[in-house]
Amino acid sequence: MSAPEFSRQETRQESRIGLGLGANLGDPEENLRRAVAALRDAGVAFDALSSLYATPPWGVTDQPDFVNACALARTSLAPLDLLDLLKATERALGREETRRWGPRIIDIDLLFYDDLNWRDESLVLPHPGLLQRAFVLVPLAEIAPDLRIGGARLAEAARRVDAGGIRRLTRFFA
Ligand code: PH2
Ligand code: MG
Ligand code: MG
Repeated sequence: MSAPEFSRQETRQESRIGLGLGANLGDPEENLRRAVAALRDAGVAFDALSSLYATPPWGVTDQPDFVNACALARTSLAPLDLLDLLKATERALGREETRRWGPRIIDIDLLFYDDLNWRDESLVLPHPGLLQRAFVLVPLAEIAPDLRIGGARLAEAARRVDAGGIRRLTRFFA
């Protein structure tokens, strides 16, 4: 006898993830929308999208402002398989290898994966810049104020970070 369909649904393992999206080449807002649409087509279930924010470039400052947003989603992919999907999606949208922190058509970063602590040469979780970089923390705290990363409640961490120059643009529909 085969198990009913619903039990397979209920027992499927899904992980909760946070994504950071950014772009400062081409049409950044459109690139972020296309990234979310492509990931959705690939089976990532989106639960929340932050607003879109215009943010001053961090790290390498002689480049255009970025548009940044964050998303909460669910996936049944294992962390490194998810990372492969994110990289493949970046390439599908036209991302080329550029210098570290340089301008890009799209950047899709995995910020956290459940409460997993992970460290290898391809991936560090939670994302080490998450609590320091306002362009990630401000949008993430908008959609997950009560989430704790490394002991810090995101709403409090966002209040402490220097968010100078960050402007909320508009709601993000994708
Ligand atoms: N991404 C970088 C480097 N600098 N600055 C802003 N404002 N937003 C980004 O997404 C960003 C950045 C490398 O991924
Ligand atoms: Mg990045
Ligand atoms: Mg990246």
